[in-house]
This record gives sequence, C-alpha cells and structure tokens, in this order.
Amino acid sequence: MNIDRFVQQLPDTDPTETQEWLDSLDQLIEVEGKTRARYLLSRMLMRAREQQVGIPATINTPYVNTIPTEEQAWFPGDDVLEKRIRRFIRWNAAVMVVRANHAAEGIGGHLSTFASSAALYEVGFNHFFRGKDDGTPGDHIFFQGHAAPGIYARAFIERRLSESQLDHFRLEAAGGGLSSYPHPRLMPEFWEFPTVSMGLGPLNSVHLARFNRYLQNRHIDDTTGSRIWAFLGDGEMDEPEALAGIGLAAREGLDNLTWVINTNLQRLDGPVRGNGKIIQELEAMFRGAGWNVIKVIWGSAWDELLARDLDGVLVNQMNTTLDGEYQKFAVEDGAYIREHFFGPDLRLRKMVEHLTDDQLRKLPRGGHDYHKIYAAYRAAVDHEGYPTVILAKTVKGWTLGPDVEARNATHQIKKLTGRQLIGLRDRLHLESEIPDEVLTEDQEPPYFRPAIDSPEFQYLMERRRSLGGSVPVRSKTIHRGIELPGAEPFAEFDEGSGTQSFSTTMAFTRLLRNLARHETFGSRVVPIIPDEGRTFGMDGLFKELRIYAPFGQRYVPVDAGLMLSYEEATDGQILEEGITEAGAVASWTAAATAYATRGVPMVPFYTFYSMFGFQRVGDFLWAAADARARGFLMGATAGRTTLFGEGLQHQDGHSLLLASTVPSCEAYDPAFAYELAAIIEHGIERMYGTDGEDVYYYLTIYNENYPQPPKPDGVGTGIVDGLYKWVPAPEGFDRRATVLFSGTAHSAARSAQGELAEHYGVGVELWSATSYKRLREEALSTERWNRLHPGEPEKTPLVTRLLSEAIGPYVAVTDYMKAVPDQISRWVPGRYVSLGTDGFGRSDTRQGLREFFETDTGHVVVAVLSELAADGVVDKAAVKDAIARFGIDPEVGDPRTR
Ligand SMILES: Cc1ncc(C[n+]2csc(CCOP(=O)(O)OP(=O)(O)O)c2C)c(N)n1
Ligand SMILES: [Mg+2]
Repeated sequence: MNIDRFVQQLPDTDPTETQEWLDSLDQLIEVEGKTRARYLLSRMLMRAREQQVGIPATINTPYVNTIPTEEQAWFPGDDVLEKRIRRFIRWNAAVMVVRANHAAEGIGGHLSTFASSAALYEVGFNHFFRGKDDGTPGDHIFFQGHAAPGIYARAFIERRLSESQLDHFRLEAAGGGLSSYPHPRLMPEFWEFPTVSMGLGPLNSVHLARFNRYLQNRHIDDTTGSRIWAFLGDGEMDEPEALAGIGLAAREGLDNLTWVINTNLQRLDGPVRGNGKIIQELEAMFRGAGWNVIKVIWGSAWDELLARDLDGVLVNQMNTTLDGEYQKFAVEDGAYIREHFFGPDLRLRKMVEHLTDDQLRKLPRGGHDYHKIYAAYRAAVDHEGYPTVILAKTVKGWTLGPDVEARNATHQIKKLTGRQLIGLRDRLHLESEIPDEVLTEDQEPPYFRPAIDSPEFQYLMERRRSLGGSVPVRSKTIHRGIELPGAEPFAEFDEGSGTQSFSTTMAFTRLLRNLARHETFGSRVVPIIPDEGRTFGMDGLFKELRIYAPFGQRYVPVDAGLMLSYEEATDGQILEEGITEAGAVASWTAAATAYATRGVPMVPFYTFYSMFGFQRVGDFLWAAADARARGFLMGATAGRTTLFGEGLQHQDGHSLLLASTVPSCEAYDPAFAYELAAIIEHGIERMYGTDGEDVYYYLTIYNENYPQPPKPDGVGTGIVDGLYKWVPAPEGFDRRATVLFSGTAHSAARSAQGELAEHYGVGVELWSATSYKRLREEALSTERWNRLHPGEPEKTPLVTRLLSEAIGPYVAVTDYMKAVPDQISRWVPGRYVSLGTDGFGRSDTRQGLREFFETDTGHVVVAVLSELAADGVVDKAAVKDAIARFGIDPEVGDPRTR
C-alpha cells in the first residue's frame, strides 16, 4: 500500500486537530520508543477495523507466530507416542535413500526435504487427512515431490509397503519398485497427484479446489467433505505458476483449500532469500491476495521468552534478522547464537542468561513443533470464507546432524556415513531399536518397523482408522457412474453439409452443444475456454450453458438484451478461465481426473489456441498424462497457413509434433466434420466406457470454411486407426500415385488430383491421414514384435498394409511440419515425400502462405511428378512443366531460410 498517495487524496477537514495527533505520536516515540508506538498504532488499526472505518489492510505482521499461545487449540494427540512414530518414520525415510544409493551408485533420492517437513506431515496423518475407507473420496493431498521417501516410510510402517519395495526405491524398471516422486502413472494405486515439477502442484491444487466447488454448485457431487491440502516448498514459490492461482482462490472463497509451505529458507543451491525474509514476503503476497495467513515461526520453547519481551527487543531482533543469518544460526552452536542473535542487545542477552548454550541451540522452529502445527491446521480447517496458507518455518535436513542440517548442499546429500547414521540414530533415541551391532560398515543399515501389537503401531493405525484409512490411496471406484451419449449427437455430421460451408471448429461447437444437451450425459460435459470463446465462435454457448460463477451474476450484463448475452450463474457449465492457459489446463486436469479423485467421471473439452497449448503449457499436459487424465484437448485456430492474418506467434505448425511426445495422448488432425465426430465418439467410448483407458485426446480444429463432405461408405475403423482411403483414383490412368492429406491440406490434395489427371495423365488416390502418431506407434510395436520373434511369421504394420493397397509413390501434405507425416516414413511401401509448413509463420492470405510454405496445389502436383520421374514413370520434362505452370521459383523458399 502506498499510504502517502492514499492520504493525499483525502480531505483534511481540521488541520489543527491533525497536527495535535501527529505531535502526540512524535512525543510517544520520543518518550516510550518505537516498539510502544508500533503497539499503540496496531491497537488503533485493530479498533478502526472493528469499527469498520475502512482502513487499507496491512500486509505484514511481526515475525512471530500468527496464533498467540493463549489462542492455540488444545493438542488432542499422545505426544510421546506420536514422537516415537515420527522418529521411526524419519529413520526409515533416511535409510531407504541411503540403501538405494548403495544398491545403485548415484540413484539419488532426497533426505533433507522430508527431514524438514516430517512433523508437518505427521500432524496431518495423525489428525487431519481424511481417507477413503468410509466410501467417500476423502481429502485430496498434494505431497511435496521430494518428500516422497517419508511418505513411503510411513506406508511401510502401516504395512502397506514391504521392505523389498523400499529396497526398490527408484528401481522401477523390473516392476515392484517405488517411483522417485509422486507419479500416478507409475504407482496408480498409491499416488494421486504428480507434484515434482515445481509450480504445477500449487496451481493444480487451486483449480482442483475450485473444481470441487463447481461439482458442488452444479449438484453433480457433494464435495463438502474433502479438503485440498498442498504441501509446497518455499523455493518452489519462485515458479511463476506457483502463485498464479492465489487470486482466484481468494476471489472464489476456496476455504476448502489449505497450503502448507515448508519455509526451510533453502532451495537446492542455497538460501531462498539470504538477504530478505521469505516468510514475510509470502505473507504480504497472500494477505494482499486475500488469503488467511498463518505463520508458524517459533516453537513452544520461545513462548516463555516472547512473554518476557515487554519492551519488544526480541521481536525487533526477529524482525530484522535476515534469512541468511537465520540459516547460519541453524548450523552454529549455542555460544554463537548467544553472541550474535541475543548478544548485541544487553536486554536480550539478559533474557537468555538462564539458558545453557545447548538449550539455546535447541530452541526449535515452529514447523517442528507438533502443538503449533496442530493449532495452525485446526485454525485453517475452521477458517471460513477464504483459503489458508500456513508458512511453517523449519530447518532443512532437521535431525540429520551437523553435516547436513541447513547446509547449502543439504538438498543433494543422499548418503550418510556410518558415523552420521549413528548420530541420527542417537538423535532419534532409537538405541534399543537400532543397536550398535547392526550399524556396522559391512551391512546395510536396517529398517525398523514397530510390532503389530506395539502401542505405537496400534495408535497409528487407530488414528488412521478414525480418519477413514490410509493415505495416499488412488482409487478408481466409481461413485457416480456416467451414461454414454449413444450415437445420436454424432449422427448429423456423417451426412455432410451439402453446399453449405463451415469449419471443423464450427462443427465441433455444434457437437459440443449436442453433447451438453444430452439428457443424461450432458451434465458431465465441461467446456473450458481461456478467454477465446468468441474467436472460436463459441459465444453462442454463453447464454445456453452459462458461465460458472460461484456467487452468480451480481450485475446486469451490458448485452443483457441481446440473444447471445454473457450469462454467469452459480451452476453455470462453462469454465471461462480468462487469460490463463496454465489455469485452464489445471481446471481441465481436475475435470479429467475426477473419475479417480471423486469417482465421478467428467468429460472436459478444453478449447484453446493450438499455438498456446503444448508449447505454452506442455509441462502441465505432461503432468496431466502422469495423473492419468481422460478428456479432450481441442487445438483450435490450428495450422500454420489456415489461421492466416496472425503471424509468427500465432500460427501453429508443430503442436501435433509436441503432442506426439506424450505417450498417453492420442493426437488427431481431422480434415472433415464426420472425422471429428467419429474420433470424439470413439474417444468417449474408449475413455469413459467399461474399463476406460487412461489416455487423452488432442484434436486440431481449423477455422477455414468449406462444404463438409459426407462420410464415405465402408470407412470402417480407418478414421480412428489414423488412415483410410478417402477417394479412389479417377479411372483410366496407368500412371498412378497416392496423396495423403490431413486437416485443411485436403484442399490442395483434392485440386492436385484434378490437375494431375487433366494435365499429366496421372491418377491419384486420396487418403486421409488423421493420426500419424497412432500409425507410428502401431508400426513401432509391430516392428518390435518382429525383432523379438525371429523365425515366426513376420507381421506387417498397419500403415504398410494399408498403403500397399494403394499405388505409390506417396506424397503427404499437411498444414503442420513435415516431421509430422515423416513419422511413418520407415513403413511406407514405396517412395515417400512430405510437404509441410516448416519455418516461422507470418501474415498473409491462406493462399499466399500455402504458396510460401509449398503446401499448395502446385507443390503437391510437382512433388507427385517428381517422385514419378524418380521412378522413371514420367519424364523429367513433366516436372519442369509443372514448376513453370504453377509459377514456382525454385530459388526462393528453402525452409532453412524461413
Ligand atoms: C520445474 C522444476 N525445476 C527444477 C526442479 C529441480 N528441483 C527439485 S527440488 C528443488 C529445490 C526445492 O526447494 P524448495 O521448493 O524450497 O523445497 P525444499 O526441498 O526446500 O522443501 C529444485 C530446484 C524441479 N523439480 N522442477
Ligand atoms: Mg525450501
């Protein structure tokens, strides 16, 4: 807040009175000091707030715990037992990483992230996290990726994982191992949310919390019993995506969301803010955004000191000490702390006279204090109206000993020497569980698991039972099944549009409307758009399906009188995300995984500028694949020449290539409305039918209008398999070739067919290649089978079989890069060349761009003739003739110059 500007704009109706107040403040500071002045002003602000004077919010509070000791909720657990359980888990987490690095040198793993956050998790496990055993979906918990060893260690103690599994941490290839980080793709019955790519978890958690509200407000699922917890790193907060959703979370009042940021002041290389204070910085940002902020900075042992801090010197010292200094205090001994933290001020020094150096060193941080953490979680869970962030200060590597704790290298340390292990054992007071004789250099350090009848095991299991069973568990139990839409919504597209021209995007919008209108299936459709609905001609849906707005529409929209008005409603169906592709994908992921997180299959269609999809938010889409997302991504305004005026940053010639890198993504480039409909119909069946598969679909849709042809007879499964004959060659030609087209490139292929017949006596048949990715994957699989089954009858890849029915040479034409059709090169039974849009886009007409990128009719004709000439079927003169006929200048247009 810039208070000066704020005050300047207010009228001063009584300057004398103003001066008197200012003078008394000056006097107060002079006589009683700044601390007292700060106190009195804070009290005044508090009163002003109570009286609703409308003072701008202060965004920072002193560097102390937000919850005062006297308001701390009572801790209901058994301190002694919980501490022992925590120690067992700490031990096993460390040992599994150490053993993994013995088993395979350099296999990695992390010790210090969990070591700093063990108490944060354990309070959650023992008192808050809700499981699914009671038939509910429970809480949704995002675990910090690098804390995975601790979560495995607990699961081991709960007897959900075996010793052998722990010993296969990071050794997954042969099966039965544990994944390095939370990966539902690799451990589909354990992990629910992939988090390890920093910044994705935070945003995904916000949009999941919002999506749960959406399900609630649309009466699809009762989500009130599920809290979203996200455990995050302080270094992680520097990722732009990490904080990108905090405004939305506050605006939409997501009090079902709790973030716990482990502020250990360190990231991988060193301090997060050596010269500043990350907790204060985050407090200001979250408070400014409207969150409930709870700082858990100091452990209980500080309470007594703070109570005696009548003149505020201690708080002042806390306020002014930098994070870099706090980190140093964490590695130094008590004498150093006495000298440098308490030392400079005599009053402070006196305050700790009664404490030994050892006691000073052990004054703990709040994030290791069970009672403080419990109180913070309790307050977060009870807080209504806004999300809560808990900023829990810890020491990175806590309990791992002086060589590891708070060291700059701590994040990367994955081994402990025998001496260090003994140190850890002693620190955890596990002498009787892990005696000296098992900690020798010639054997692996053992795990420790309390017996079934031990009080620790009984206590821990009782806690989990009372909270609904173990977590994390990923479940595929369907609570509210989905009814498939049948053939009806798709049928009209098979007939074609006669002479009427429309684009595949318009066809899609129509199909989306059909699906959303469906009596039973309709409510499960989630249309998602990032402020681009008008571009795609989807604004017609605003009124019909309405835009989701948790608090409804509190104003009369400017276009209220029009047929297509902008309508917002609490139970609106459309998620209009605004200009955030990352946020939109996060919503899509929440919807696309609802079948697992909620047991409620939802069918999201996220429609976006194809250029701002995989390229912009590829890592989110990768994580969605990890999360086993099922849904549709619609890359609109597709192609490098079809979207013509927009130029370099808009024209997409490569999203299909990027999509081809995601193993579970089915990438399609349909040319016609009936293809689009067939692919979506099949996709719904495949993802949402019985035994639905964990794949998602990416379809490009274009904005070029043309008459949509009817579906040819006998196409069979070709559309979804990736390739089918669209029309045969005109009859009566001996010289033959085949052209493969995708998307809008069909028009060049079709006119080239006419030209080649008319002028060059060549009969070309046309095939529609809807998915090169799919063809390639099938061929790779067949190729592998042949390689590994010598002596058995060879199998032929589908693409080879299909194209053997056609007559080569083969030319592929696409509005995407040549590398897209090149994916099948190896398996084409004859000469094969591809025409595509390599290079940067630019602005021009469609025709101008297709000439420029050499994907127009003329270039298809030349390519076919050139291949035929190479086969000796036509004369080279024919190629020359075509080059001249179409006015092609061979000296310009080399893709390397684009
Ligand atoms: C997008 C991304 N960039 C970089 C990394 C590598 N990385 C893993 S952990 C880490 C440091 C994490 O620090 P912090 O968030 O403070 O977590 P802490 O371990 O301190 O709790 C980094 C840089 C990553 N996992 N993801
Ligand atoms: Mg950190």
